[in-house]
Amino acid sequence: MKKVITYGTFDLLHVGHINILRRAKEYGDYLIVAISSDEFNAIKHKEAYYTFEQRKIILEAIRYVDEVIPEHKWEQKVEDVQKHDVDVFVMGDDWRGEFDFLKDYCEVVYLPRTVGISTTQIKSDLNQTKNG
Ligand code: C2G
Repeated sequence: MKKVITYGTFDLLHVGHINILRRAKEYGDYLIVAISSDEFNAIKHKEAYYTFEQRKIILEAIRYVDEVIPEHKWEQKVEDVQKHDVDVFVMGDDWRGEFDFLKDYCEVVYLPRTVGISTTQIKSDLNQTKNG
């Protein structure tokens, strides 16, 4: 069984998230998604609208996702890849190069981001409608 892993906050789920999850799954048979804990989001200077538990429930409902684990720190990726026997690490290409150190442990794939959508954009658009 070929195992794939990807990481992210996945807040306010949108088509860009679904695209990368669907494409990540195409690299194997089993997709693990490590979603950032609320505490790790604070380290990333991100504040998710949905809590970790809510984001976990939402991600587990996606057909491409086989398992959701928590991401507590930047440094857990090597351990995750080894512990979960991962063959392929996939991330959006806004991260291109950042995780090349994982090439010693698994295949590393950066996929093009979906243009024109982001959680930040959704939040600012909603704020504008609210404020008229
Ligand atoms: N993404 C995408 N297209 C978008 C938006 C996001 O392909 N329009 C991808 C990102 O490249 C990332 C994944 O969706 O691979 C999750 O995005 P975020 O939730 O923004 O994750 P991020 O904050 O980049 O966290 O250790 C890695 C970090 O946890 C990544």
